[in-house]
Amino acid sequence: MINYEGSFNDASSLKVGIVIARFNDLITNKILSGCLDCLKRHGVDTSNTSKNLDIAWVPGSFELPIAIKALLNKSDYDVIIALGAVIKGETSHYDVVINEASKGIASLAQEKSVPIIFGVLTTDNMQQALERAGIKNNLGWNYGLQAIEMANLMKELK
Ligand code: INI
Repeated sequence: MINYEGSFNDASSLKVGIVIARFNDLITNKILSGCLDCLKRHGVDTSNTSKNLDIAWVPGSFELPIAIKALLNKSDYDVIIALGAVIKGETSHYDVVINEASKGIASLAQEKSVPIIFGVLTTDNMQQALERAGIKNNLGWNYGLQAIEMANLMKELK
């Protein structure tokens, strides 16, 4: 039996792309900080001169898929992390935004065979979003860890 598991030990050779929505940037900036902290502590060069990390900003979560596709066509990434915050109480087109973002991200990961971490917070209100973006727990850290695990797993499965 072969037991495939993505390791968390060393992420220093991974090429990581982050695509992040500015909408609700109070939340998305905090998630980004948690995510970068995790990547850095696992060996990814997160400095401004890094050759292993690129970050692309989009207006809202709806635009995440098209920017991810462009990034994947531009360079070889081991993993992409999509970051956004869609807050139910704040929008009537919550369902449209979240459906299009999730559908687009899922189909791109399959099409390109590159793992894309779904780091889009979907919450009922701003309080819940704040709690998940650092007040209680920063899910950005989890997204970073999941990215490392999936990138290393995909390398093992090649
Ligand atoms: N985008 C988000 O990322 N989160 C939201 O909660 C949100 N709301 O509330 O509407 C949102 N809307 C913008 C959308 O993603 C697009 O940027 C916009 O419709 C332009 O295409």
